[in-house]
Amino acid sequence: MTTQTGRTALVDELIAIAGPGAVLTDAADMEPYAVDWRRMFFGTPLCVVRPAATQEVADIVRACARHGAAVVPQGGNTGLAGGATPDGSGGEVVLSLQRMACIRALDPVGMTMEVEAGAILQTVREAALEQGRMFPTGIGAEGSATIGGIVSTNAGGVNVLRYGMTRALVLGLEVVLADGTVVNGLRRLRKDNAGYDWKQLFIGSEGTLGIVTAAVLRLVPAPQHSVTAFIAVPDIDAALAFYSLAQSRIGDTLSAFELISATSVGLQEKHFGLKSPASGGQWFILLEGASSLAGIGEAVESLLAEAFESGLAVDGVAAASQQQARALWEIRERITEAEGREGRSVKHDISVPVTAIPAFLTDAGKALEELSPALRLNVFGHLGDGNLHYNVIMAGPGDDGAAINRTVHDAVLRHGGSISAEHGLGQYRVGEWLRTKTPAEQALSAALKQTLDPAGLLNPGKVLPRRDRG
Ligand code: 2HG
Ligand code: ZN
Repeated sequence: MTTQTGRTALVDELIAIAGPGAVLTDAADMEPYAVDWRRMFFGTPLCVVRPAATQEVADIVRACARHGAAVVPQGGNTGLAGGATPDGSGGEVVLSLQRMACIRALDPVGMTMEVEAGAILQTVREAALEQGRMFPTGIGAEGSATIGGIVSTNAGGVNVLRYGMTRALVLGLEVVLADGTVVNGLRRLRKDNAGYDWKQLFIGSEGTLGIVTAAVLRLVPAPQHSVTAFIAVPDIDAALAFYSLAQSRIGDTLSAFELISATSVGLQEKHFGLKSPASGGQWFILLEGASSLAGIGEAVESLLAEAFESGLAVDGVAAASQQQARALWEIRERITEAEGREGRSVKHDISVPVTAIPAFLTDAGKALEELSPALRLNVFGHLGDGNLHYNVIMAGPGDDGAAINRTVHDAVLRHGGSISAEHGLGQYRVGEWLRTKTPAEQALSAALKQTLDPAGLLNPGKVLPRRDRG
């Protein structure tokens, strides 16, 4: 679709489908949809269309296909890899699912919930809690992130350790395919082996194979009792030994085991005046135990006593109230914001086998030091998942972000890891994916894309390289 007439005709068709109020063409109106949250990627869409129903999504996709226009699905636009940002061609259509925000059904006995793609994660979690149930995906951006977005990116977060990634929490899915077909798989079954589990293809593929319009989510009982503790540990080996001890003592109830570096804590103090509740270690652990049964408080207390006695922990507090627990969590949740205030950083969302974390940290640290001694690290993440946000704060404009990426990712690969644990590839990591994946895995991915989106119109340039459409 290159001609101006073609573009105007498509916009007219989209208005006919979704209504005039649902199609934005003014640059100022489109700006929030054209830039990613970190303001790293800037696009210029043809228009933004905001449908209100699955059938409208299907009609929009069909109209775009007829005109050869690419569709970029978007939820809350909180992603960290540019996966929902259009390119600069002026020809891509952003399809925002925000208006499809209905909670269709909540079954507290079967522990399922059917929601539309645009429902806000926090709203969904609150609705479940009202019924004594919990939807476990917990991420810092939950106030804006949508269900469609977290499904499409297979979001992780702080409770993966216990409940798994979003992939493990989706029972059914409704998707619109590249040719406009609506596939309704909104079954609320816990067991369903009738054929391929095709929904898994659409979870985590960032809108490149189809557009998620609704999902049936798996809920869990909302824990009635929880304890949060913030603990200083002497070094990274102690952090791992403490993790292993926590698994042995309170494993069934361990719902978070977050790793925070002294630098991350220092940034909080510098930018928000937040005082660390523990001191004396190189690393900190934010631990949460949660259960339906009483007694978790005592269990965590005795775990901490054992850790202090054996020297695995050097200082720390356990929250005595919900309010104190929130304050501890705030230290963890505001790291991203504090890092942003510190300056430009090169983010890495890596994973390695949990036990490889100490060796990876030594290896990557040495390699970066050789690359440029002035770089600073802000490392934190989900220790129990082997997932570190190994973020490098740039010393100046001369720093080469791509070289930093390669250095860190090479260390990740030396330790059997992945260059994206939970944020996805988006457009930010496509080059590194190409550089690091085997030809066989790349060919398999390309074959899936070819089968489901032969014209290459669904979110081009994300996950896989943009291909020449000839
Ligand atoms: C987190 O764990 C998020 O807080 C954001 O995944 C990570 O800012 C980041 O690099
Ligand atoms: Zn994270």
